[in-house]
Amino acid sequence: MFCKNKLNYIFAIFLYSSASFAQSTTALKLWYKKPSGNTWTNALPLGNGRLGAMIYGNPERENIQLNESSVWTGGPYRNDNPEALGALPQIRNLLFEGKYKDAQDLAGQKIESKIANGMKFQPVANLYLNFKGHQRPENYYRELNIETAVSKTIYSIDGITYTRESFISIPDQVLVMRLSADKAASLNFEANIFTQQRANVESGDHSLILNGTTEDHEGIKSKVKFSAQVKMITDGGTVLKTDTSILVKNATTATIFVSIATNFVNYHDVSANEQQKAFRYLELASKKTYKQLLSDHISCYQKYFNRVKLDLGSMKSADLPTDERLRQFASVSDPALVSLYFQYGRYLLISSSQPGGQASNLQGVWNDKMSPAWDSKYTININTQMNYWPAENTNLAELHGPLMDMVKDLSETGKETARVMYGARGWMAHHNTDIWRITGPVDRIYWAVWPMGGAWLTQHVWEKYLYSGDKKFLTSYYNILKGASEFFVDHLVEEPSHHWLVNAPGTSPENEPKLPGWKGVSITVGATMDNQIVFDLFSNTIRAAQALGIDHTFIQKLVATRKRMPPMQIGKHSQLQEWLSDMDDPLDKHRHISHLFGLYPGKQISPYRTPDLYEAAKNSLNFRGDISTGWSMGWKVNLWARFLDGNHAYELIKKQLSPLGTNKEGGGTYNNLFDAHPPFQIDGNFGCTAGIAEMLMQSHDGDIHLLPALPDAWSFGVVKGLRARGGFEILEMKWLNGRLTRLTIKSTLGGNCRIRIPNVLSGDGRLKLLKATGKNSNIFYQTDDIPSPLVSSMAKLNKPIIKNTELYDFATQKGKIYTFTGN
Ligand code: FUC
Repeated sequence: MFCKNKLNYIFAIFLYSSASFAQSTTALKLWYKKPSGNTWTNALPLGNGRLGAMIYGNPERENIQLNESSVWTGGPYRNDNPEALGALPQIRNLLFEGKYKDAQDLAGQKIESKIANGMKFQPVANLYLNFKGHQRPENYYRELNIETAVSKTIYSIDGITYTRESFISIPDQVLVMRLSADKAASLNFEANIFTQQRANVESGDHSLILNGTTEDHEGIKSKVKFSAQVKMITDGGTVLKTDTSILVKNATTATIFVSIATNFVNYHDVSANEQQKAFRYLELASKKTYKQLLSDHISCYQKYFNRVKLDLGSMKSADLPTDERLRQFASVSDPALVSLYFQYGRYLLISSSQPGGQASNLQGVWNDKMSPAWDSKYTININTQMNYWPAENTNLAELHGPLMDMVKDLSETGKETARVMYGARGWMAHHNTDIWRITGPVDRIYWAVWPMGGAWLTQHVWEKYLYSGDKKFLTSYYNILKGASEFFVDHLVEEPSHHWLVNAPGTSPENEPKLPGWKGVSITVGATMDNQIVFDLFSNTIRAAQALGIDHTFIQKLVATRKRMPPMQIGKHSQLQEWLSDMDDPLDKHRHISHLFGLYPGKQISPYRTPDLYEAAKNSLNFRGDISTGWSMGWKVNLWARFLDGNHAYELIKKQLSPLGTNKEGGGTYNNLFDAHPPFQIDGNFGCTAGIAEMLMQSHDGDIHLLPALPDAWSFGVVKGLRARGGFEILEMKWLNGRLTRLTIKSTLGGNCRIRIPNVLSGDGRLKLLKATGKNSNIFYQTDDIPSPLVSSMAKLNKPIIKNTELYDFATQKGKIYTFTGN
């Protein structure tokens, strides 16, 4: 045993030293030897939150596919169905009598929206650059450098090397592409713009201007007007125009600026002047030099990106093009692909969610279809939330802002829905929303009958506070938490068998019991996820009120209501029950694992505090299996991390990082490392990124757990910059052979820091580490008492096997840094 460890150790040191070599060359690049051709998921995404572009890198006909985050169909509208209120008592009676199918039919008539099911996020246009004679490039190379957020295409024709360099600037709000040739006066191309929208294209002096409107959809008239403006500046040569294009002749460099704006101001105001806005961005940006634009872009981008570094080591395989690495990842060790994928998730969040802008939608900000899957809108029964799972722990807290803004909007629109559909105070949202912040039901009743979307989103508000300790923020959002709670205080209803207070009607999202008579019937009462979400919401609201020292009477009301809710239940297959009655089928492979919300992203299930629930939840996840849609596998990475099983989490990463088609009937990853549901859906990228962080560090269960789920494949590494709740930042964590060797933590708020670690550490200087006992005194690390589960007499539960850890406390002061070493 000793010998083997020693050998591992030597091997690890060897790998460790070779790791840094590969790091410097390709570590943070996606690169390819082939152009994208016509395949959108080969193209490389650029974005600044508001603008998105896919760069194809095709020599002969460059394709720059353009998006802007407020280009949606329709205009301000609502989609409530007021008939729900009158029908609610009857629907509930039918449910309580066990007549689920009848209840669902009635709900279909009375709850489904009669107005619309959500608007579509749509593309703006494609900018094409046509190069005669560039059919057979040599030495072709293209890359996306995610350390600088710059993409490049390089190739040669007849001994002349052509380079295209592109980025979308956050500070300057434009896309910039610079084309150059290494021989003077060799650039010749024609630029034109094409759109599927209702629009006019005009060419001007060195420019192309496209003005258009999006489509009407489901009877909602379009109110969105957009303007895309292109400007060409060359060095040498001439720029001519035709009616619809511009011609560049014999230039040495050409810089293309693309500016897009819409008339969208907010969900109820579309009064901006899109043409003026687009023109202003263009004018300001084109006055700057290319060098200045590039350096302003990189420094703004790196302000976010550089906060976290991850090195899991690197093997030879890291030198291959990204698509080849993806093809062999499951069978060849390539830990650097994991760190690349992790950082790519952070890149995608920086590029699709910027303060003051729209939240990242189902495809972030990248969509080339007029009718994308699920309208590329916001599905808030997991997908939108998943987009933001990495926001806090991977140190991108500001980028959580657009989601906070969305929650604020929904708390306004959702008040009316709570009142007219459910006769309740507060606010609520169903399982989808769009840029117009609809909160009524979306789609057929099977999916629509779920009033929990808003409540789940409020978890992000509370978590944001737990990470930052920002009382000003909490004060400004308290009424939103309170309003979401008020809705459920009014809406929960007593069910007849146990007299528990439950949500009715609801679903376990998008699933149905696999029992005779249930086919096509999802409607239910008191689904485990619904109970967990309301428990989470009430607990967070209580703690928020306590933190602010306000609302004592309301706290008491929530405590009393929470007591009357169903506990979690363990069923006859020793599983955590998905429904109020024991109806789970161990063969059910459904992509949603809703009843495990309490494990992740919730914190109601813990190996230390609720061992039976923990074991039962693990059985449920084992029954579900691994392979599923992309986002579902991303969720499972987090779930297995919370089960402290790094090897299983890593298995999921391997499956997720497989080319689409490898996992029969499951998702995977496209060549550009976009996650495949399929089709492309960005939540899988974000879910897996959050999961990788969760494997390295967790902070939800009363302590900062370091290396909680380290797979054997990552026996050494270093991570810098992860954030833990309570304002702690892991400035550096190094490990070797699974043992922590160096730990540096910064405390930004002060307070007790409790760490759970795999091996003994010692602090520098006079720093005292004390064996921790009892509850953590740090207020950001309070845990909720979870009601004991009801357990079926047929259940057989094992005691969880948990690796030994060391638990220490040390006192911290605001702003101070603490270092520990181990061996
Ligand atoms: C939910 C999921 C689907 C898809 C859609 C956008 O409905 O069940 O798999 O991700 O959202």
